[in-house]
Amino acid sequence: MARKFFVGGNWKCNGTLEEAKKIISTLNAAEVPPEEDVEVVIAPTYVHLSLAKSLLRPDFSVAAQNAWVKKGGAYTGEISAEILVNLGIPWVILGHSERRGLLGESNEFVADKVAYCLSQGLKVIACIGETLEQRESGETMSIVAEQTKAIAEKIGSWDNVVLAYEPVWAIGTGKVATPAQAQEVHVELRKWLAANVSPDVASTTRIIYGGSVNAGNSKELAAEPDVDGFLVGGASLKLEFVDIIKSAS
Ligand code: G2H
Repeated sequence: MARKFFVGGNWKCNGTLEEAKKIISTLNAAEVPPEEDVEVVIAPTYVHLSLAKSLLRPDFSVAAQNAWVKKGGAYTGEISAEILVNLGIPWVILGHSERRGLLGESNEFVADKVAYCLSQGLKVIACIGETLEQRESGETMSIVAEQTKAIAEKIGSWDNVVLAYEPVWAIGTGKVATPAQAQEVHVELRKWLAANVSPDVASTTRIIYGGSVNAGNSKELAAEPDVDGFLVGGASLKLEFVDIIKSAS
């Protein structure tokens, strides 16, 4: 079965109430390829999740940008998978490099989150990626394989997982990976999945690219056979996000 193109908009820690409403109304008015061809998911801040869910067109979905690692309880400031499910939020982004880097989330911690969120019925956008230093020392594949392995060891099914390859050096820097660089890593990840999980998981799991994607580079990146979509940060707050969605066709 063909892998449906996936475009995620990660708003990160951005957006006033008015801005959130404006972005949603722009998306609602946009003409984009049909949902049979592209899956669009936007990830506003926690406090805007319910607003986004209630206002957003039904063919687009909503994601949280994080979730607690286990069942909720006395964890001040955290949001559990159960709370997200109760709100009707279908997706969650986990393991973003900003959380790995700034908040010290390890491969194991991210993998535990992925496993727990899947167990509660959420679909997961799992982020992996190497730093510039790691790329320059030739460690790209071993780093992303290690991050993927930690997840693979803790989950029983990849059906509800989208793998987001986001090289840290490309995130928010304007320095996008070339289509060839993205394709190369995606192919290697697929080989890793084939060898270590199963050929079926390797061929069906969507591997999307993130890191300075914009309307000017999305078409070329999308043309690569193993780039199954994008996780978009800065540009998801702008009108050009619509053009990025259109790069699916
Ligand atoms: C990578 C990406 C979204 P940006 O973090 O996850 O952000 O497109 O701003 O580089």
